[in-house]
Amino acid sequence: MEYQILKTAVSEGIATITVSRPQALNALNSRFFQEMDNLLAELGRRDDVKVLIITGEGKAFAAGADIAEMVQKTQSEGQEFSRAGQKTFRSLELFAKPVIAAVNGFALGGGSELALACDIRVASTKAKFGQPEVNLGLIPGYAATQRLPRLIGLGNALYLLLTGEMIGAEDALRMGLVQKVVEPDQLLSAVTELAKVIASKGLQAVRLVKQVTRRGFLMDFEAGCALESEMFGSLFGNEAAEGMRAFLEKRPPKWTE
Ligand code: CO8
Repeated sequence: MEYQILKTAVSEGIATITVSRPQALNALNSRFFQEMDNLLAELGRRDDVKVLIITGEGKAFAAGADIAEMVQKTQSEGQEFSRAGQKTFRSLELFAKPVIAAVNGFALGGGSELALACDIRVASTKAKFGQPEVNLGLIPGYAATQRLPRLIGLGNALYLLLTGEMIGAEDALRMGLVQKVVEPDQLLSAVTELAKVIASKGLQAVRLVKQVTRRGFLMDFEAGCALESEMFGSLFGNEAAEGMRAFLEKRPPKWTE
C-alpha cells in the first residue's frame, strides 16, 4: 500500500509513525484508518520492530476525527465510521509490541482517543488534550467514554467529556492522562530514549507484561492472577533462564531476537 498520511521510519528496533496531514491538523479520515490497519499488520510481522512510537507532524498530534468527512454521514454511516475506528484503535491497543504516543500538540477528540489506545503517553509542554465532541453535538466514537474513565478515573473523565475543555500538558500529567511532560524540542529524543530502554529488555517479557496487564485489567482479580502465573511460568527455561543466569554471572543478558 502507498502511504499518503502515515510516514514511518525504523531505526534500532524502534518504528516511528508520524501522522502527516498538517494542513488539516492531522484530522483522522477514512484513509488514515486504512493506512493504520495496513501498517500495524506490516509492523506486527517485523522482528526488527520492538517498540512503536506515534506522533504528529506540525502543531497537532491529531485534532480529532475529520469533521469535513463526518458532516455528510447518515446515522448508519456514522455508526460504521465509529466501529471501524474503534477496531483500528483496539488493534493498536492489542499490538504485540509496546506503543508510545509522543503527543506534540493538539490531541483532541479522536486524536485524544488515538493517544488513549497507546500504552504510554509522553507530552510536549505544547500539547493540548480534550474531548470537544459535545461542542459539536457529538459524543466520542473511538472509545474515549470507555478508556478515559479506566485511565484517569470517572470524575476526571466525566469532567473532560462533559465540558469539552481543552487542558494543557501539566493538567494532563496531574490527571494521569500522560506519564511524562518534556520540552517540545526534546519530545522525540526523550520518547526514543524511553523506547530504547524498553527495547533493551527481554523481548518475550516485554510482550507478556503488555498482554497480561492489559488482559488482566479487564478480568476479575483471581482470573488475572491465574493468567499472570501461567505467563510467568512460560518464560522459564526460556528467556528468563538467560536473564537470571546473566544476573548470577554478573554480565549483561544476551537476549535472543
Ligand atoms: N476535522 C477536519 N478539519 C480540521 C479539524 C478536524 N477535526 N481540526 C482542524 N481542522 C482544519 C481546520 O478546518 C482548518 O482547515 P482550513 O485551513 O482549510 O480552514 C485547519 O485544520 C487548521 O485549523 P484551524 O484554522 O482551526 O487552527 P487553529 O489553530 O485556529 O485551531 C483547533 C486549532 C483549536 C484545534 C481547531 O482547529 C479545532 O477546534 N479543531 C476541531 C477540534 C475538534 O472538535 N475535534 C473533535 C472532532 S470530533 C471527534 O473527534 C469525534 C471522534 C469520534 C468519531 C467517531 C466516528 C463517528
